[in-house]
Amino acid sequence: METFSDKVKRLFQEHEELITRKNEPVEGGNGIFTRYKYPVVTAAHAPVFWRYDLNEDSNPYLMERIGINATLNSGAIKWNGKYLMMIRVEGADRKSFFAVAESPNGIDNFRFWDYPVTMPEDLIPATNIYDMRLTAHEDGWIYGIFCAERHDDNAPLGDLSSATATAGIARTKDLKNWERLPDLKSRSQQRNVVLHPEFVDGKYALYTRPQDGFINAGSGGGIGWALVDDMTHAEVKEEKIIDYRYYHTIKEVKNGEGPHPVKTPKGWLHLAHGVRACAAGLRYVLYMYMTALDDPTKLIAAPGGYFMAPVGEERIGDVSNVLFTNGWIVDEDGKVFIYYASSDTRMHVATSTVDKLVDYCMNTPADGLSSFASVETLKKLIDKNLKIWQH
Ligand code: M1P
Repeated sequence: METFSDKVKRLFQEHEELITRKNEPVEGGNGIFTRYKYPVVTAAHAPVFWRYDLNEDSNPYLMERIGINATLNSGAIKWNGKYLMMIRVEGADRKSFFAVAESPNGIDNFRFWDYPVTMPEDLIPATNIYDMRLTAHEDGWIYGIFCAERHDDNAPLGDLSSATATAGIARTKDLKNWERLPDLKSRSQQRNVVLHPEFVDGKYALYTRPQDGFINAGSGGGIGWALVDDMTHAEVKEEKIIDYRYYHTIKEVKNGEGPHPVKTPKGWLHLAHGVRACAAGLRYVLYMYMTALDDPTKLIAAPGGYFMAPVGEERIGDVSNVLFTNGWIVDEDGKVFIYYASSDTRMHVATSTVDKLVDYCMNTPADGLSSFASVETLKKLIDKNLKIWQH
């Protein structure tokens, strides 16, 4: 008969087999990026000693005591030669928290650090924190900006769903000890706030996402930009939209900056998410754009349509039909690791290169905003191809 100790050993062994499973690139694809066969971090990657009480006296049936529901929307950073994700871990109790998972190669073998992040509270404690963007800023700090969600106390009595979204800000030098700074002051609610890695005109620069309510962007016209004097008292005084939303596009309902943009010789390379509505609900896809090096607010490339949309099992999960990204890592050789979550449930990786992504941005036709324009764009490519490839 299997003893308690045998059962514990089996749990550890099965967990080890899962997290050390080799990942494999999926052949084929569109030439722009490569997907991988397995998700890189799932709820089952959470350490056994987070989920089980491993003491036979207090847990004789060896039952799970703390359920982990999902691992999603994760920031990313290369740190001491390792690929780190700041995972949004969501417990069975619906509360999210941050925890670092580390891999030697960026595509598999992600292992959680023993303890989750202890994020100090702001003056007004938040109920839920999630979706951290990491920025190693040129001021020497690593900043984490995330959504801090609280119940909206102005909601009518009994309305327990209305909430407010604010950008929480913290900084660290070692990804273990965090100094919480005051939440971002802004006239509107804010989610998807991201710190640009360099000073601009001597100021900190934030990508913002002004929104009228907790869910609806409403009159918030797209991805915004704001300069801030001091991150220890960050306030959005003026905000301008740098990437607009348009009718009948993949970002018609709302959009949001992903991780901070990557500096390339041809401009700042951006990854973002766009949201449209349909009968099945909201559909979240990833898209890219570029801005000028000498003016990061100036759009210089806007490839039409989505860069990545959910496929296969990515389409199903807690919030189906969603891809979301807030982390990527660029190696010295130009290889790019894009970390994205599917359906608010699990984390994946896709790889590409800076050169390919810049080429994608510069040479993918822009959205002409009508069926007529799409056909004209398509005809140009057909003409060009048939001149050289007769069939
Ligand atoms: O459920 C999809 C996403 O919805 C929100 O994103 P946005 O603010 O753009 O609507 C966030 O709650 C995000 O965490 C979630 O993945």
